[in-house]
Amino acid sequence: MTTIAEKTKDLIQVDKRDGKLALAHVYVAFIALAIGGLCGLLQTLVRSGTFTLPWGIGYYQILTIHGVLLGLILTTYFIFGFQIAVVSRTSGTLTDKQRLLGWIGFWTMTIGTTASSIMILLNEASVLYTFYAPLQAHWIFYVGLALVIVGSWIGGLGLILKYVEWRKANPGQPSPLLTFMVVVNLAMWIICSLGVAVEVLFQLIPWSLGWVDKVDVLLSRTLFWYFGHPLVYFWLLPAYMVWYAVIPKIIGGKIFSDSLARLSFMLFLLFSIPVGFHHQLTEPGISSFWKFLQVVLTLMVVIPSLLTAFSMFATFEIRGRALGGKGVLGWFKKLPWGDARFFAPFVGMVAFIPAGAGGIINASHQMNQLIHNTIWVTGHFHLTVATTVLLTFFGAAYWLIPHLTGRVMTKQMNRLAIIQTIVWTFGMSIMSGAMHIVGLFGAPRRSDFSTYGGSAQAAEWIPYQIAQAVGGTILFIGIILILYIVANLIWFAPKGETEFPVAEVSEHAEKTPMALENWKIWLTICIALILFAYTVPVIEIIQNAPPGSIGYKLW
Ligand code: HAS
Repeated sequence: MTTIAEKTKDLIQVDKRDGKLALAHVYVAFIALAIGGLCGLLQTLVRSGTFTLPWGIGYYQILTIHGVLLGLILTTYFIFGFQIAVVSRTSGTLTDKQRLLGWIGFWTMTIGTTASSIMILLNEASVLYTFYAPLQAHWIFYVGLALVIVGSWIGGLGLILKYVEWRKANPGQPSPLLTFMVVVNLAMWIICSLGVAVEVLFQLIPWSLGWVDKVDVLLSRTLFWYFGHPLVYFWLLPAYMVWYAVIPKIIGGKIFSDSLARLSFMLFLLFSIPVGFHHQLTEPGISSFWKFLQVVLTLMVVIPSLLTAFSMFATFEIRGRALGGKGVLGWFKKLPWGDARFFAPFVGMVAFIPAGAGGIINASHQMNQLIHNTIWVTGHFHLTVATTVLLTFFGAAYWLIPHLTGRVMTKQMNRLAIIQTIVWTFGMSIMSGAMHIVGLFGAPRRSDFSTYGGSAQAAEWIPYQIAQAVGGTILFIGIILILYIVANLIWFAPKGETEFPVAEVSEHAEKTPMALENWKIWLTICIALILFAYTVPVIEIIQNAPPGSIGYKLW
């Protein structure tokens, strides 16, 4: 019979077999970072007007590799690796069946990733990471992406089954916070990826195979953005898992409120999906009423981030004061600034203040007319996903990888990780700052270097494009540093035990109401909101559809 101590021990150390599955995902994520990051550097150099790609490589080819590998592959793989470890750590070792689902998911995703990547490398799919029709890629590219989605569903199912098992074994009790958060993120992911699956399976694959001549462009984009906006929260929520449930432990504090954390995640489930039109505000063919409605819902999805900001400030202040911090800001100095596991995610949080403000500007219908399709948007998502989310993932990697590989991070590596964070922040401030400013001057996004026939306006953009190349080069140094640290944590760091930090809830927090885990209520509201926001406009899009478009290969 297992003793309580043994059971507890089980819960603290991630089982080796689950760890192997999690690590496999993390490895692919960092390989994607290496290749995608190199392409990012090349892009900024090309756009500065001082560099030409060798061997006939196209700008849009590397832009597609960059977007797909960093936006879709690095994120999805790191998130799955992280979530597997989190569920195993907080709800117990996966069963053989659940782990098998994890491996089937992993290999399905990896076959898909390889297939799509080969088509991009062969210059058969330079359609960027949003793969907007009527640009038409080789059918294998779309099949590869479909496999990534299907693989993620299979892997996700394994984790959901673990959650169901936990709840059956512990009736009437709230599930472990981190597992609950993973399940919310997976529910959101599965519901939203149905949209892109429909687009790829019923529109893009038949069209790229020549079974149908034409595609309904507006419908395909609408299905894409039904997926595309919750996608960004699928990236953000694992970062929030770290902020809510891991960072308090690292700083020696407690979770401010379990209920607030769960409420904020449930609000993401409700409001992150019915908002895709805020990416299509300039698109003809969608009536203004529905755009307006989805803008209102977009502003609702800001609320859980504001709750998160409040909760994090409270966590930091309470801990800082407990350590003797006095006065209005004395607590701030008491935070563990020398610990990269805290420092990197903290910088991510700070970056999210301007990044989130930028998002609210984007979502405001009138201001969107100014920034849409300009490089301002690229600046926005480099602050959100490539700073807030990525620095948090790096911070998590500093304990997750050694925990899983049975090693410890040395003081030197910790120092290097602090330097990495500073280098990243410096490079990103220059690059993203320049993108934001020159976007306001009208510089377009998704475009190769051009003087636009010697136009005076385009000449004004060039100094900012050079600044982007400077920032991009510094960021690439940041990529080399993180890869060095990760390689050290995988293969060379001293053997030992590293804690998987999970914080306890503050004793002052209210008891968590079970209603927050009543899926019937939340999923019903979620589906009702989606139907409300999308049914009529989608019917209108289909009814008023133009003849459709043939495929174009403009690269
Ligand atoms: Fe966005 C475009 C609106 C958040 C990513 N977004 C994009 C694209 C990407 C992206 C990839 O409405 C480009 C897609 C493409 O290729 O076309 N975005 C928003 C809004 C938010 C938002 C309203 N975006 C994100 C996040 C992303 C992301 C998060 C990735 C992870 N976005 C838009 C819109 C567009 C768009 C339009 C389309 C533009 C167009 O026309 O094409 C909100 O969720 C933001 C809310 C956030 C906050 C900040 C809260 C702050 C916190 C930090 C607290 C700090 C602490 C530290 C505690 C309100 C939580 C303490 C600090 C001390 C100093 C002590």
